[in-house]
Amino acid sequence: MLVGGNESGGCLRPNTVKYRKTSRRIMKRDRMAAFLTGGRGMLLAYDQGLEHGPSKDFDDRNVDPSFIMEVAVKGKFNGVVFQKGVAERFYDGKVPLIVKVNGKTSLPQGEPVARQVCSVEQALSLGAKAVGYTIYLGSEYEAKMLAEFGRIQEDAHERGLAAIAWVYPRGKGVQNDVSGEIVAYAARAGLELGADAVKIKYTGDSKSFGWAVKSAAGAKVFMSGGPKAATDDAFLEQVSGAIRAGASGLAVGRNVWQHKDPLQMAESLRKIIFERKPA
Ligand code: FBP
Repeated sequence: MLVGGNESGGCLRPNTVKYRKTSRRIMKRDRMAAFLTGGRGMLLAYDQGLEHGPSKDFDDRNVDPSFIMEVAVKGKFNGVVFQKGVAERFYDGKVPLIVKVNGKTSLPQGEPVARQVCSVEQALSLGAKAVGYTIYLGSEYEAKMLAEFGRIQEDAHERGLAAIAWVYPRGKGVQNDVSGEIVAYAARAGLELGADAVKIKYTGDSKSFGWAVKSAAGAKVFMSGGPKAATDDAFLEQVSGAIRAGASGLAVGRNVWQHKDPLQMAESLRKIIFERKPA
């Protein structure tokens, strides 16, 4: 704090100025420690029923949210991500819950926007340890999502929950949503907005993803899974690249629950994320 000065209100001479050390320490709370393992994590995402619709992503097995709960528990995931409707009916408390509090369907044409569909209070009452919110950076409606996430982040933090931002560059303002430059912008936007973690797409190489991780400057970075890869090796290679680049983990859906053996895939992911074994 700046103290000192002269009575006449004139300019302060350097030797009249004293800096008093403030006793206020900057507290950096790790709101995700409650459900991560040594700062790292593997989250199972299952909001695709709203985002893409059942016929695009689901089969007879994974259309049932109970199957996902079972994979989350047996696969030792650090958390499962549901919209509130699925959480209300199927969440059994056996793994930490992250509630997505905004969403959209794939039906509207035009610029992407996902608005709030669940309050932070409701997420908390369902047992959530964190809330998730998607921001389409570069969309014509970006400002609405930035403002809404701002309010949700404050509400979540007041209630002791982590706020995770899915930051997906998309819309008229975005040429290539996985370029190193735009993904780093997404990561940085998450930091600037106060997200505890950002979920971003892989850039395709560890070096450029490393710049995104640096740009997040301490906000945790989770790689987003994406559509099911052609081979397990191809997917595991991406995960390895993200972890080498400093990512805290992975938030994945289709590459696990569309896999013929989701628990085997979960085990391979665990080795990379927690034991840092290369793919
Ligand atoms: P996946 O691993 O299946 O890609 O899940 C991650 C996720 O962010 C989901 O939470 C979300 O439903 C989906 O991707 C959105 O995908 P997109 O907007 O790219 O179609």
